[in-house]
Amino acid sequence: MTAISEKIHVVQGDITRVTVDAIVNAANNGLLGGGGVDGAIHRAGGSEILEECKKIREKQGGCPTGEAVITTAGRLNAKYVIHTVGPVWQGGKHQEAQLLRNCYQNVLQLADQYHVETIAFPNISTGVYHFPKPLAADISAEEVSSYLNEHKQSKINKVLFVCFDEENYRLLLEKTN
Ligand code: AR6
Repeated sequence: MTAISEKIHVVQGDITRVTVDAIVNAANNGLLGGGGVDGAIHRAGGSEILEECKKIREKQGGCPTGEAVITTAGRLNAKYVIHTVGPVWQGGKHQEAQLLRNCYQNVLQLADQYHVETIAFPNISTGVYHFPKPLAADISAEEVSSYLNEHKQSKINKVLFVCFDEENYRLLLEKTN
């Protein structure tokens, strides 16, 4: 069996250019797209993704913070986009850390339900939501390793952290080595 650390990879780049089963999106509660990685994913993936997001909105009124929903990946080189909503950093006393942990856990659970084997994460909440990058890096590395440790039956065999900026890239490299 592959060691967990060997399943986790850190790269610097644009998440819309990777080839995996599932690309994770850092969305907002409304699920109708936005800036940052969300904008990039919708632009590169095309309107099919937004159409499915609209259907999810009609059914359940969007996506609560810390939770995740799944759609097609449209034109991206992936089968699915898993949209999760990270917390807005408000100083740290509003359960931001726990909510970010929930994002990683809920995304991985949903990925397993859809038999995903390879998945790429952006650095959720570290852009316009202003979550401190060092704490976000700790949380993301911890939650991915603990999930894989606790779910030995999981088919997930590759988790890519796709870091857009140098600081996140450096932090994630430190945390995953
Ligand atoms: N590939 C990988 N990472 C990226 C890319 C990309 N193409 N573009 C940006 N990032 P953000 P948030 C990084 O702001 O903080 C949106 O408007 C970026 O450098 O995209 O969770 C949503 O609609 C940063 O490290 O998401 C929400 O309203 C990380 O992705 C809100 O922003 C997350 O930055 C969510 O804020």
